[in-house]
Amino acid sequence: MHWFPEGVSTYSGTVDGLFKLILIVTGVAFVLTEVLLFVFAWIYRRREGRRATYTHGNNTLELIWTIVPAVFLVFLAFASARGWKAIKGSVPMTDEVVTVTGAQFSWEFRYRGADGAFDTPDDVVINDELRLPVGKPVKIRLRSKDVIHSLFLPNFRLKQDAVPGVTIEVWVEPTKTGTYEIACAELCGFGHTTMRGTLFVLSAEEYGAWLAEAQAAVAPPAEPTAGAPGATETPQQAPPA
Ligand SMILES: [Cu+2]
Repeated sequence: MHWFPEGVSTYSGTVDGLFKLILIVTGVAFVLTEVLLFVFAWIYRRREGRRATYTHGNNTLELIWTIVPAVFLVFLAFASARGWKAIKGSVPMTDEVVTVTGAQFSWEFRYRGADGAFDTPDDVVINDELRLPVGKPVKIRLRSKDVIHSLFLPNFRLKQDAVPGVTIEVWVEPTKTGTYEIACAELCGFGHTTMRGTLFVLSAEEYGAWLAEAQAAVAPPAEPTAGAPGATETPQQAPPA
């Protein structure tokens, strides 16, 4: 599929294979039916001295064009089950996690800070630029601030709706470093077309260095009397007088 964006995830080949299969079968069916449509329209056009005949159709033909697509659809369901299970069935164990939040009209990418927890003041938060390491599964926690968006990473063959009120988990393992496009694939308002971003797939070293630097930039000054590792974010209570 040379006219596709380059596939750079572990499952892009699986998705492309299914796409190709469906395109070929539906393409052949489309051409065949359109050709027949015009052929029959020509053969049975109005001509002098020829009367129209009434027909109730042909049961054998109708059975054939019902059963053949039905068999193909069942075959397709089985053929795609493995890919679906691998891509959507479960998220691989990984410590590489990004929270992605869609908002009118930008993408927010959130990495954990030094405390190893999300939604804390030391999170690394970047708009419209996603950096991921190559060769490692990444878990994406997808959210939305306002309306339904759809995170579309064409080169990964990854597209998932972001729905307000739920966190949807998807995953990807990039296979090639480079710069790719991020789009919103859900018509989400007047600024929908501006909801673009850039995906950078970096080498493990580059990614590690970038994340460490970004974390250092937002990390609060180290406190000599650091709290317990399990310290929570609840507001401090005033000590009893
Ligand atoms: Cu959107």
